[in-house]
Amino acid sequence: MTAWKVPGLPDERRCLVMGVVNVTPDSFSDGGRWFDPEAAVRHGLELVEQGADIVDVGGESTRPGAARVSLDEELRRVEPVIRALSQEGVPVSVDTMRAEVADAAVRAGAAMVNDVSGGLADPAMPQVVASAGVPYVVMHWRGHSQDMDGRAVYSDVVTEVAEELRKRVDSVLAEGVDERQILIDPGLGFAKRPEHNWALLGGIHRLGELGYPIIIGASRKRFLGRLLAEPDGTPRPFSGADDATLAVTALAAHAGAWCVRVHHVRPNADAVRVAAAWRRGEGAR
Ligand code: PMM
Repeated sequence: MTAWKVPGLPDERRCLVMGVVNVTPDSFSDGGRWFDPEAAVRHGLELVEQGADIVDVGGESTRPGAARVSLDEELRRVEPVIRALSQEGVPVSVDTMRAEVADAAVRAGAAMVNDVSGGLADPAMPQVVASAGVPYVVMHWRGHSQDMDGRAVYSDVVTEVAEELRKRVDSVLAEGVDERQILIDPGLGFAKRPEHNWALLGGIHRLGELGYPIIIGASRKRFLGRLLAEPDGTPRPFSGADDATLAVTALAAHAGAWCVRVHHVRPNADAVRVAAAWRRGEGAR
């Protein structure tokens, strides 16, 4: 199903599944659960057992309003986990906005850099990624978590996000990153209101026109809880949004997403297989 060959990552004929390991005390849906490095490694291995093709390890929460952690603390959190998982043969991506963390992560074995700021937070990032030669996620981002909600202003969100992503991609290419390294992500929930997230999901084919594999990170995000709100408007807590995540996964995979980033791997891995079979069915007579 995926026509994309991304160097160093599994080449499946279906949408890939990226399992999330947040080594943080405060992430939105799993903060604190995998803060201990051994627990984080165990969890990463469990996710692979459940069908994850890639494990995304992050040491800095990006939930709305979150404050930044120091460089040393971020390194302390992610490096041992990345080293241990890589030694077990797991394809690991590092979820970081810092060039120094990306550099240390690649030295520890990371096969991919997932930068939610698309190179905006740390100007040294593109050069580190260019010399590492690993796949690089350029996510749409308008600023740090403390004040991102105020930046969720668009008149045509799909056109603007596509245009801002194209500019970011051009900029990192100009710094020496190779086209084959680039993956793009609309950054659901990052300076986006619920209606923006839905427009971007519905407009995924327009993002595809940029010509790069697309990652979708909808798992347990607030806009799903808002969609499933009680009649009095109380949002559904994230723990009740896993089935909605699955629905997004199936639809995004069917629409041609290259990868979904999810917390609860097994059912999402099943959903991408359903989507791949559905697509094959469309080609059959
Ligand atoms: N979302 C979060 C963190 N990292 N990376 C990518 N590429 N795309 C995303 O949508 C994304 C990300 C925040 O989610 P979490 O704190 O629930 O893991």
